[in-house]
Amino acid sequence: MIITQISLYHLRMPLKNPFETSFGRTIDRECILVEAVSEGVMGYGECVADRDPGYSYETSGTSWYILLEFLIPIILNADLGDAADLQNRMSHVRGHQMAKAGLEMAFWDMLGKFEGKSLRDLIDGQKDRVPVGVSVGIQANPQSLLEVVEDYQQQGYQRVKLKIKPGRDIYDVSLVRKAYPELKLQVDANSAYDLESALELQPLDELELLMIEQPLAEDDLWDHRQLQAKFKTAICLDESIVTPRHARQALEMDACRVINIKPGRVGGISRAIRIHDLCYGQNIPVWCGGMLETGVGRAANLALASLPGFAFPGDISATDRYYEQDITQERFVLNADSTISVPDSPGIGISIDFQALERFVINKITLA
Ligand code: OSB
Ligand code: MG
Repeated sequence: MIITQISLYHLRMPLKNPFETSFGRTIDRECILVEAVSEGVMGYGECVADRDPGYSYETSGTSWYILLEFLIPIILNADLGDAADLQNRMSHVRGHQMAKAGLEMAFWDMLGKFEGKSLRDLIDGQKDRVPVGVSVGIQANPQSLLEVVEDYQQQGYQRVKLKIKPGRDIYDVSLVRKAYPELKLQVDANSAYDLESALELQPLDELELLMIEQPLAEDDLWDHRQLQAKFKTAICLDESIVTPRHARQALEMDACRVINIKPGRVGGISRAIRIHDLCYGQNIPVWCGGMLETGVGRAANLALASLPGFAFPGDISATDRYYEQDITQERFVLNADSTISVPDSPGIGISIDFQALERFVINKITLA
């Protein structure tokens, strides 16, 4: 495949409700839409880096720069084989996984369109609907947290993830657990603790949580190991796992018992599959995380989550949990069994709503 033109759209999209985590508050979510053209066929990918370097050092600004100055020049007009070939060509650019992943997703979309196959079929996904949950941000107070959880319950979400931070952890989570004794419940700290303060989370260990996600720093596999040894509840790593090598080492040292896989964080769908395969081979459950994606990234996440090792519900909620208006014609809805159906048309299975796109673009550039 020879890609002869690539356009980047820097988007800023208002969220229906602000999303607050231990690292900050998102009101308008940014991302970069990658549009690649080959023989008149368009492929789309989403680079999930947000405006601020809170979750990751990557931002929409750094991704824009890295794509423009380094990645696109490598890819444009090259004779590309498969995703592994694409990754090899990009391997001299250190890090910048989200930038690479956006480009790789557009490549997969195009590959599927050329072969007349959905992404799910290209990667041997096995389900046509995948279990999903909802990630609930830190609320103004515990009472409003209860109301928000109740609302999502009413909508049919059978698994809830609560964002926590010091001072908004044990009390909030216990309250939700008391109100919903049977709910599939888990928490995500986004690195807000250190080993000492995380040990104060021990009461969470009695709340039958599915997992505790990323309590400690991104670059701190070792202390996660110390923490996991003191908790019955599974520690899940998100930010810490940026390559398949990290995943292998984290498992070798028992730093976690579950891994959250996000294609953006690990450099693309092909890398996400490698981490899935590694974990599946060792009976380590994985699940698909989310980055408040538009319909583009959401569609790709659904395909990924159809692989057999995705054993917990994903952070892949319905479109209306995030956006009044999305940039895809397709809107994803929650099925009655707390699943979302996996797209089955060629490529990642979406078509762009160009009118909506126009509304949200703050910068655009085309390279040919
Ligand atoms: O840590 O999983 C996270 C959103 C943005 C950045 C990091 C995270 C999240 C979420 C939301 O938890 C998941 C989603 O619904 O897309
Ligand atoms: Mg997380």
